[in-house]
Amino acid sequence: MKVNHTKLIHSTAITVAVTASAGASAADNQPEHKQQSTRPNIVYIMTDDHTAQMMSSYDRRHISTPNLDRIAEDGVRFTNSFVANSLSGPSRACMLTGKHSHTNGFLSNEFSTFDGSQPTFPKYLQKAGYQTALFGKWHLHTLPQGFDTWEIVPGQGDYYNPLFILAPNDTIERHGYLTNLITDRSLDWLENERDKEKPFCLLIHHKALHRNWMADTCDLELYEDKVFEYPENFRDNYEGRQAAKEQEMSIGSEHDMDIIYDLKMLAPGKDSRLKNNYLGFLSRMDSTQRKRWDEFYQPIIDEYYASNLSGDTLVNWKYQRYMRDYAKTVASLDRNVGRVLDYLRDHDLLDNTLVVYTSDQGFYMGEHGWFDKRFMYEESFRTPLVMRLPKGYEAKGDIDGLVQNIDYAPTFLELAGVEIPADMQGESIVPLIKSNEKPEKWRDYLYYHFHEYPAEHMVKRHYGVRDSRYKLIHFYNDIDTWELYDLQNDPTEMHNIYGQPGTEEITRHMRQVLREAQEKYDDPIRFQYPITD
Ligand code: SGN
Ligand code: CA
Repeated sequence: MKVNHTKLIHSTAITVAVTASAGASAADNQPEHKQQSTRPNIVYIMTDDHTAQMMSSYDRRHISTPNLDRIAEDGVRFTNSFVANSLSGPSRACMLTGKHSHTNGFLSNEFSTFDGSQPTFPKYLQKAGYQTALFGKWHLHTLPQGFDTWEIVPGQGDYYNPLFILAPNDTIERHGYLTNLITDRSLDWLENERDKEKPFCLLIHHKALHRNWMADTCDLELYEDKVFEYPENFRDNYEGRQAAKEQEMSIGSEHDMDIIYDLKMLAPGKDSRLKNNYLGFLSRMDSTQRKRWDEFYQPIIDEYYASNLSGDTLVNWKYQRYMRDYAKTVASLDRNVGRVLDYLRDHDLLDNTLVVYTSDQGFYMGEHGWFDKRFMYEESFRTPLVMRLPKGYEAKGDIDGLVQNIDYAPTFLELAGVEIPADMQGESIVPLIKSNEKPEKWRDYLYYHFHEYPAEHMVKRHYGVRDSRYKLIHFYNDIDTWELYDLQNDPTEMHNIYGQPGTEEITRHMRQVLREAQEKYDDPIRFQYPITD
């Protein structure tokens, strides 16, 4: 949808003037006190690999996340929120630039480097007089630009006693558990470092819940008595879905889910593919942390090796341990998000702050037998998205419009009264949050493109489109397969109906939508695999 930005901006509670050139700021023309009183702050909290199945605003089967749920209870929950490329670095680049991966140039964690000189929403906000700060995981291989203050963890970061890179380029080690430390640093900036007269945009980027799901020692005992429900397609045979068959992210596979690294079953004389990674993480702990860790895991390790599990019993056991470790790691995250919400409430900041909670993508919690992400299938294509809205934005409850992480940048700019640059590919979702009235026109499909192959987990390159009912995917490169799903009749995507009799019309339509999407977003892949009727 193409929007008339001037009109939209004037129709919201934001009334600051908009200048014509991209990135130029209303701030240049506004007295300081006016900016403060009219422009909302933005607190953007993003976790890593947090999937909707493990957030009780979305799914009550597994765990409860009372603090995260506060955001949606007081605001809005997006029930159709997706990413453009289900992988950390690429997803972050999409979010910062408002552009798909092929446009922002960051296609893959493994073979891309983010060109930090390109425009991003923090840069536009900074120019417009916002204070900008970033704490936590960055994962773009080049140093952040567009922030007044930043502290990032190198690469994926460490859960315990992590290193932080500080501007301009120093490294320090902080003592403690990373989710707490990122929150401490963010609150410290809010309380002691920012200029309280200016609007701010604070990005809190957690490493949690990334593999290998190492909980805070105070949460280790949680969920030990719980038996997690199995997804109905836990034992998928991937019939009719070749790319799904050939991945390497299976909980059951000894190669993919590592008994020592992922599930912490470290014992003398036992070896595994990723054991050294785990030893590296453990070596960061101090003696108190390590003692508590070992006291907790040792009885489980003893029992595991004594029971000689195999076959389905072993796979089930792995699933339960995986779910427990992940859930324990969520507990710390939920508590720390609660600390941020409490701070904002106690300092009268809630009324004028947009609080966003999301993840860099979803994750598999045993669906199709998997962990990890990457595929355009629902669990990893989706990402949680809840918001607490500043005054003047009146929507409440569920919003079902199709939204994607390339939409965040234009949304934040519109909220701040900054003109949305014409080359941003996302759409501002302000029309969806202004009120509960549905906008006359909203987009009716989303485009997705995953590039990282061959690489870890071996998910083939693919692109596709999804509308409110159907999804079409093309896996390419060293494979050439098409998949089509009717999400209404097959929400768990077990039946690829591409090529089935009776699907000719919908196939033609979805191929047409895909062609249109690739033209609209100017994805050069369309020249390599032209879509003919
Ligand atoms: C690491 C993990 C993978 C994960 C990628 C990408 N392996 O490489 O399991 O898919 O990160 O994750 S590990 O052995 O290092 O844990 S992402 O969220 O950062 O994209
Ligand atoms: Ca991630």
